[in-house]
Amino acid sequence: MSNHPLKLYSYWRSSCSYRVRIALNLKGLDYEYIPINLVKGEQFSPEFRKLNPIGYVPVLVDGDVVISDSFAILLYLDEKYPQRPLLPTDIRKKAINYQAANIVSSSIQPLQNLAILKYIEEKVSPDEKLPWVQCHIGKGFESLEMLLKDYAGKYATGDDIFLADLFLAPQIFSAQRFNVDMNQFPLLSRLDEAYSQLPAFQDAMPEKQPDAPSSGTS
Ligand SMILES: N[C@@H](CCC(=O)N[C@@H](CS)C(=O)NCC(=O)O)C(=O)O
Repeated sequence: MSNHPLKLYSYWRSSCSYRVRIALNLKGLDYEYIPINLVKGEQFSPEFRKLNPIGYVPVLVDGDVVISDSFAILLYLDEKYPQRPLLPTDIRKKAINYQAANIVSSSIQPLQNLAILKYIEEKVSPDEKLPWVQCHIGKGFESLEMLLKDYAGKYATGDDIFLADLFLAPQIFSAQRFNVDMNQFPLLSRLDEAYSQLPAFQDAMPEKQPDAPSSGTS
């Protein structure tokens, strides 16, 4: 039996898990990493679906509390462990953080999720997969550039890291994976460069996770 009170069910390349890993690192919370191999379909096992019936990572277990969905997990962590807050006190800035986070979590990531891409590949055509992903990431990124240009400082909504940043870094990682030309998005590229300097973001990176294949080919 592990003595970590916090457990994170995660997959190295999952952008939703990556958001939560950044938050845990920022808040200095130690946790047990439990890998769920999405490519092998471990998310559909009966044991995992007892934790999250919809069969997605991440899932956070905190003692007897079980929460899935990265947005819910991040808000829970922020209330339970208030050190290093993930939301600004200014309500306008807070709303912009929710808006930017939701552009990623509702209008980009679900359209590039593994199950959707598999469906397109099998039911439409393998050639349609990449144009589909690039179109939806591009549309979301254009809107984020427009939204954040009036708020960004060193990071998305000023000179401190907040919720929006935790959604942007993993989504930019996914965009690069799908060969989106980041030159079209100068603000997001600049933010990504700033994130790459921060230990909490560096340690959450997919290739640093215990289930990352050393060759990077999985
Ligand atoms: N809204 C959920 C989405 C979770 C989600 O889509 N997770 C992906 C990985 S980023 C997944 O588990 N996919 C497995 C599948 O499609 O079968 C969240 O933010 O946690």
